[in-house]
Amino acid sequence: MSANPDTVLTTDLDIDALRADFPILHQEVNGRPLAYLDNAASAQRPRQVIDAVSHYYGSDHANVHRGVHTLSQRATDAFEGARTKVRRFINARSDKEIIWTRGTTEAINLVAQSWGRPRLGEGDEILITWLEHHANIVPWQIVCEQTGARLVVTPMDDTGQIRLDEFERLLGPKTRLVALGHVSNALGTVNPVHHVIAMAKERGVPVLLDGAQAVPHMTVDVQDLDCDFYAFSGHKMFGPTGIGVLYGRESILADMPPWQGGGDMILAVGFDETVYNELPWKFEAGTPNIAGAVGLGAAVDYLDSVGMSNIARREATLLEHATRVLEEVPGLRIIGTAPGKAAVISFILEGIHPHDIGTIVDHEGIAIRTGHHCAMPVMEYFGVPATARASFAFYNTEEEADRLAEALVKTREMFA
Ligand code: 7TS
Repeated sequence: MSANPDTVLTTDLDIDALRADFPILHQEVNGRPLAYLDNAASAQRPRQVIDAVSHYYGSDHANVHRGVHTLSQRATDAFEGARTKVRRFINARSDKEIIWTRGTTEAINLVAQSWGRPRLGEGDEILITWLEHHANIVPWQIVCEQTGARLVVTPMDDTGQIRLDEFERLLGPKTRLVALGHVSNALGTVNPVHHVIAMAKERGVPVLLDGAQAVPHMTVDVQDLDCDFYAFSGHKMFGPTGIGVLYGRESILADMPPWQGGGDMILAVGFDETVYNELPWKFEAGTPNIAGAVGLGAAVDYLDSVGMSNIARREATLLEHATRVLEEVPGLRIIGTAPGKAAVISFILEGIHPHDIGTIVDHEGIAIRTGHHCAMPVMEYFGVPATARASFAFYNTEEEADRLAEALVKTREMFA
């Protein structure tokens, strides 16, 4: 069953009309029209999301879950309504499985501390991959330090794909959890998560997917994936910053202790005994990011109206075009060439530091990211300190990719 009954199934997207929804895209930067190609770091928001947040603050704001007064009820309805939208969007079974967090990073830390810390001990292993964002490395290193468990890393090949033979070999009797990215932020590789999950399930090992780079670009169905945890961020899927989601299988979440204590996560507090709240609120201590959740609900509505399969198709076309024009730039080498990858192009230009590339193309109004992309092991593997990275969203155009290619040719000429 699909999580996203796409409303637009067949026609090509009207990119001009969609771009009109994003006010920030219509400006000049350094005297040139902005070409925003840094969507993997953070995407932009459509007016529908901005308006939902603004409406919430302008009309409905109060604290949630605690007032009988009208505004508190409205705020609670909006907050919990957004949870239901997200639940439907990723096809989770129950709202109890949707935990609001600050983002992917906090979601993974929650699992490391609440699921991992009480369970892990000397000699246990957490199996990750070489392709992970630091958010899916460091929380595990911390819990390993706390418990004596060990981090085991699946290697990758020169195209940026994980070595499945090695994964199978490393998935051993000591593996307690597999944690891997659905889509790599540094290279765009779409990992064979169905295959990986099937192998882990065969051995009874739970799986966490870091979906930060997948949810904005493809249909994600957690029941179809059959993963145990799925983490993602609002700001990469056209929603607000400071809000994200941890999906967890209800039976597993029910067995986990809270990781932060405070208001809202309790039913009753006494000095001798405290009774924790039910799911999902057990994991949501303190006043949450209510406006963020409301905005994320609006982002989900927006994505549904565009259609995730339309978005995936559009981005594949853009990637093909952008790859072709960038490959024509003399001295350019693309890092990460896995077949079927997402619309992320990491590259280096012979003899030019990526930071210089980023600065020069910014003069042309083009926003790309340069650096290690919070994936230093990936950089180390390819023997580069950093790359330049263009990452696309459905609202980007072929013309923007052409402008990037032209700016890179100019950059080369400046350094010749
Ligand atoms: N996991 C992946 C795969 C990511 O790409 C990112 C952010 C995170 C986790 C962390 O997400 P956060 O919202 O909690 O910060 N990636 C990037 C990036 O590629 N450039 O800047 C942030």
